[in-house]
Amino acid sequence: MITLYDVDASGNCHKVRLFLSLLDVEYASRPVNLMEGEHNLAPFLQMNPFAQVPVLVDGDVLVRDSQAILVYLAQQYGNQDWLPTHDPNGMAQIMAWLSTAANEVARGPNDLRLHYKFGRQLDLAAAGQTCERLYGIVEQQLQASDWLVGDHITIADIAVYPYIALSPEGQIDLVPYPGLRQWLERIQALPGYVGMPGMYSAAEQ
Ligand SMILES: N[C@@H](CCC(=O)N[C@@H](CS)C(=O)NCC(=O)O)C(=O)O
Repeated sequence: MITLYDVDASGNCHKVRLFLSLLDVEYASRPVNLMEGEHNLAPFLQMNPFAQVPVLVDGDVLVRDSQAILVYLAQQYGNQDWLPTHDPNGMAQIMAWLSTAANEVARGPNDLRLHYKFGRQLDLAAAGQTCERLYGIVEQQLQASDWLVGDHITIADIAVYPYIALSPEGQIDLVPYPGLRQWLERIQALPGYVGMPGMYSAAEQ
């Protein structure tokens, strides 16, 4: 049985929960109490010295970092559609978006949500500029195509999805980005889709 070391309010954990659900793979969620600092205690640090969720344990395999977990799950339980390991260009295009998830998405919409929802003090102007650039690039891609890479969903979409879907909690207006909103709705319509509180919903617009 797979165990996911998990936090309900975390978008990085959500992307793993979402992918497991889309793959219809069973797992047990093991909540980690960030408020009480469980992630800074030795048992958790042995799994992830960076003291961050998510961590996934599958038998003898332990993977930290949400992007790495998506790669593992796609290889272990998915098919070439999610991560085309036989296609060097397709792989590279997907890896570029995984890198965007860990960088621009983390420093843009994730940071704005940390500030407005959780009160984290940070450089709001820098986070706003990162968002503006990121959303412009994502919108341009999604005006040209239904998905971030190629003609079907891949783990690139799953990696980038949660914090953009959580834009309302970061006080980010999605009205100027119709292509992006349609992409959110496309993902939300997938069989097996699971969301989390605070995410964009077309019905609430
Ligand atoms: N690059 C990591 C980032 C993980 C991350 O930032 N996790 C947050 C929750 S979303 C965390 O564990 N924070 C604990 C802390 O900052 O003390 C990933 O994608 O998994």
